Amino acid sequence: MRTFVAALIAAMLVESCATKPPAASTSTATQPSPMSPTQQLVPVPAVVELTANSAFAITSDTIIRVPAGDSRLLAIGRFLADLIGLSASAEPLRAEAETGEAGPGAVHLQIGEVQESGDEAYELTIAPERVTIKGRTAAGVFYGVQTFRQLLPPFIEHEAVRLDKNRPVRAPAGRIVDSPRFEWRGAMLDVARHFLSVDEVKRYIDLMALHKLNRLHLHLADDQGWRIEIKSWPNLTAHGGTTEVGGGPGGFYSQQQYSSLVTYAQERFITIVPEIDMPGHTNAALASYAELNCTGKAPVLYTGIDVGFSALCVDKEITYEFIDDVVREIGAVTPGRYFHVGGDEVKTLTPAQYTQFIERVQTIVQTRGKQMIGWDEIAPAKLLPTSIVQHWRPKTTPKEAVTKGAKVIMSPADRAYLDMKYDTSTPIGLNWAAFIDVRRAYDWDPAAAAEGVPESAILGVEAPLWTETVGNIRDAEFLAFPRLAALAEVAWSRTERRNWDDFKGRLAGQAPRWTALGMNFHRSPDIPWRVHVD
Ligand code: TNX
Repeated sequence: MRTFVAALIAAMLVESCATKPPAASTSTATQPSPMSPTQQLVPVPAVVELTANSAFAITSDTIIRVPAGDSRLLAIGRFLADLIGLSASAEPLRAEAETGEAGPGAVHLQIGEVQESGDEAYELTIAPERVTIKGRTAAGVFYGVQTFRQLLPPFIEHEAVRLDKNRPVRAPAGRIVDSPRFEWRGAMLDVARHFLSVDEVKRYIDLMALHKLNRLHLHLADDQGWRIEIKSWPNLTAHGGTTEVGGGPGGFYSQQQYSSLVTYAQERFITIVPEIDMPGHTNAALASYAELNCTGKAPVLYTGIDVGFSALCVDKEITYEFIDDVVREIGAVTPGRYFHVGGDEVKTLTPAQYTQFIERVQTIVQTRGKQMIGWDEIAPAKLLPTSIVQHWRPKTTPKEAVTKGAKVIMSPADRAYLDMKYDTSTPIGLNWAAFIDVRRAYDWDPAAAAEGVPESAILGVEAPLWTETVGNIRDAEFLAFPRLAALAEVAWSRTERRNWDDFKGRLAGQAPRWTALGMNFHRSPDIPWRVHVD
């Protein structure tokens, strides 16, 4: 009876909300009709059956139930409790041996069979009396929680939210079944050109998690700075970490701080992929250790934005001892399988010198138990079938690498580079590859963009953010959003579910949540942004 009455009230509330006049808009476009629940979802799930006619209401009595003894689901339960403001109540989380039967008002997190394939698939069922979020693995449950989150009112994103009995938080009833198209859904942060603090990187990780991204590639060294402690080569950070583009103070992560990023990311099902760019883009290392230079003389630190002028001395043995130490130390604090060696834009070596270098480094990485990733210039080298090529040069194809058995990450600069300006009026960013408006970031197919390459060779998509013009996380957010959300959908959602006009409407629906999160997103004039949802 209680359930029935609650359901009835919830239904009436949803109904009454839906009949409210649409909110005023900041955009010049006319405000579209009241938002359907599906319009709150980015990336779009595979199967969505939702109704605005009934809802699950979260109150301070709601309980999150997780199977006893499953620490990963318990952690996800805590994440959800924090998010919806349940942490303040006495006992929001209950572990239980049997997840089947429970009273009303519970959100169940479960491991079990779902109708979509793959380890990251999930099923979200919302009924007036209960919510079930089921995944084949914990990752799936986490993604189900993110979808559930997007169906809740945006005000829950405010840090100080407290559940109020008179103001239930409602999720529309229905069912979502979902799984990602690609296993690699990445973002890259260049913390070398401008250093970003641990907290700034955590913020980026949070925003990635909301969009079901699962790889954070950190570009940890370049001409302008070395950003991670290497205990056996301390001058890399003591000297090489002390500046950045424009001459600012730079900075670096101790291995302990880096580990805290790894853990923070892991809790959000994101794998950190460390990159030490070599043999080029190495002025910070060369400035820190004279013996890494062929001349035996250390150059001065560099704070400009030119590329291609530096290279490790590939003919000296100490160079490989250095690389082995770096791969060993970073590898030891990186649980993920990958080590990115850069390999881009080397203008001072012969092709033979370059390929020999990459092949030797590949052996080092393999010996240290990691899989090598490199920018697409590494393709002419003899590659192991486990090596991965990151395609970035728009006018080239990753075919050569694929014929050698390598897999490809798609980051074509004219679609996926978040450091490109949106248009001529964008105050920061570059434009050497293209101006990339939201549609350009969204409206492409990674499989079709890789000429002559079968889809099975494509691991996924990654959106790099180079930081020559990015001074802090506010700038990063401005260039990343909304385009990173567009690229997350390119990576997650299958082609037949993707459509620009539909995406525009769903992207518009993110504005209230992003505003509640305090995000500095670009209010692109192409999107009819919503002001609020209720
Ligand atoms: C090219 S993409 C680079 C970076 C620059 C970027 C600027 C790549 C592998 N190399 O060194 O930061 O362009 O857009």
